[in-house]
Amino acid sequence: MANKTATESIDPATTKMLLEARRAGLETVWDRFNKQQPQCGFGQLGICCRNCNMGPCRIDPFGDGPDKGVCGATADIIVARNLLRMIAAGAAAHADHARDAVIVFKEALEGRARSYQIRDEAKLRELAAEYNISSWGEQGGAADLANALLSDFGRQEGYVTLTRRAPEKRRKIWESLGISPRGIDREIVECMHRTHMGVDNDPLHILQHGLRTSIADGWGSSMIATEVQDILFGTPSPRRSEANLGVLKEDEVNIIVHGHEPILSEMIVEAASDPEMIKLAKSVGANGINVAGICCTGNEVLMRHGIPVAGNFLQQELAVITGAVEAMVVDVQCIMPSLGGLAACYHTKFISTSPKAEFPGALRMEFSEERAAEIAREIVRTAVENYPKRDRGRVLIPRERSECMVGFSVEAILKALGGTPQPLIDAIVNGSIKGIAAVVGCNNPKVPHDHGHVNLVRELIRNNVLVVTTGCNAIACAKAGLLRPAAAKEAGDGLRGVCESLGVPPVLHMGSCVDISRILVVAAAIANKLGVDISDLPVAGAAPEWMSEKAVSIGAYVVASGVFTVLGTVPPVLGSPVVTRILTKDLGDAVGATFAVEPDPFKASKLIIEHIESKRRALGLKV
Ligand code: XCC
Ligand code: SF4
Repeated sequence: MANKTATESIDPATTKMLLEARRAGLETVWDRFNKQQPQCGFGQLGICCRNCNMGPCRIDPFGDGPDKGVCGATADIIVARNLLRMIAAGAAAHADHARDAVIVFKEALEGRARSYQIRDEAKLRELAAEYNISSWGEQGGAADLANALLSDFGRQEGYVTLTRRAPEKRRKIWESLGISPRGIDREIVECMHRTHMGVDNDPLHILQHGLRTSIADGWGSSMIATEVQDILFGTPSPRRSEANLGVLKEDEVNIIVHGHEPILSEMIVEAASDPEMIKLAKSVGANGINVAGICCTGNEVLMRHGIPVAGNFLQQELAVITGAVEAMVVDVQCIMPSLGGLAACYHTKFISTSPKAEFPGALRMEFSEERAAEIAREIVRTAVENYPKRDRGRVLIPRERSECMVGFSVEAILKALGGTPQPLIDAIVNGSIKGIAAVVGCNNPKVPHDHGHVNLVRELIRNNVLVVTTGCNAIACAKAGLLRPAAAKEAGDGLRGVCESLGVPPVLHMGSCVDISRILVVAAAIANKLGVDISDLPVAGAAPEWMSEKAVSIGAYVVASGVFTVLGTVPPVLGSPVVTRILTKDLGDAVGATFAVEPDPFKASKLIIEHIESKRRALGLKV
């Protein structure tokens, strides 16, 4: 088995822990992935349908068996419908996340969620202006803003408000295609309606609605989540921290926050630094309380507080296997249901907190806005009291941890540039920066862990492409040392010079997955400055190891915003030549951008660089 781990991860901390898991006879995501082989070919091609009870139906990809479902749906229809449902689920995850953030915001303004404050008043004011809230500053005026944000979800007239942030040329394209999003929830509901048996049966027509739904995610839900979280918890600014399982401490109470929402984890960070809690920790023999993150909850507290990050998606089980985690506290999304069983093999308390997400084997400590600080303290106390139960003989914390510089919100980037995007634009125009690539997304055991992320990013910066990152890619980059200003040495001369003069890394961590909205804002700002559309810019997107339905919605809105996007794992669409052609070709004529699939990160970097160079040529810039 030992030689196997090399094909499973390029991260030494991960391979070490994986060996430990196997030595201890503990099952991980990689073992379950292997047991699933060979995975269902119909599913991989996207040609099975269970949308009604005349089915399940499947299309024979070789053309000898059935070419239609019982209702007459072809492979093209089935693949398109399945993809639309993936977009709906992903967009729903972000919508629900954003809505909850707005509700906390509203309750904070009304004085019902007393643990929360307004941390970025300027941002609040700007947002109120964008929503035309003239009552701002008057009695009840703040609640008007919260209500206006909420009304974007159930909007019945007009379009999702923040789509106005897109360049005018882009909005015109959306309007002419009929894909400007109306209410956020409405588009998601319409996905479910259209994919019900016997409703929308034209692949192009189905996919157009997918774009509309995804735009409501990127320029709606995700953007609202980012804005409101910044207002409540502060807009991130550059700070230093560390990444990888080595951030766990041998002599402290380790609490992991995992999932996606900063609402509770912010409170846990606060509670863990409470002198009374630290005293309690000392009384049970620990030297302190160490909070570390996993996945995007981790990114949220990393960006705002420099809380170290223990790992990305595929490392969640391995964190427990260190034997040094007193509590794994989870909220929503990307949390493996295997964690409960695994935690039971150790002293680790696996604590579920979201009213929406229950797990087998979890200790339930349900979150409520009104009692947020109190619940956070109870959770921290539970972790501290669990410390004496740690079995020291079973503790194995890998040494690996890398320094990183994080916190690059749009505001922070502008500040680093001296208040305007102009220096960045100048660097792009004069060619020291060839272009910008947003490299984002998950891990997936279908490809070696972090291999796609790290190699793609390395190739890009070597070729003077500035990388902006979020999500699990950002964590992979942090672990590989690419988020250190010193990583500029790995960049091409032009990019290196720019980074060294600004003192920033060549890979900028912009936050969690909902913070891809920050990347949209940057793209719009550059396009507006140049008086062009986003699709004219020398920019590209990539998700080298994506797995989640959220990533499908993200990919769709990035392409719908005019950005060419390379996927590193194959989406379940190849069973339909029509859908494949639409995604990889026809979309180019409609929205000025397409998808490409390229599992090899070195080849993917070539695709991106060629794309960026073609956009430079079209703008009359030297390549
Ligand atoms: Fe989840 Fe956001 Fe994917 Fe990582 S990158 S596996 S979605 S944590 Ni969003
Ligand atoms: Fe089969 Fe059509 Fe029903 Fe899908 S909707 S399960 S293809 S009959």
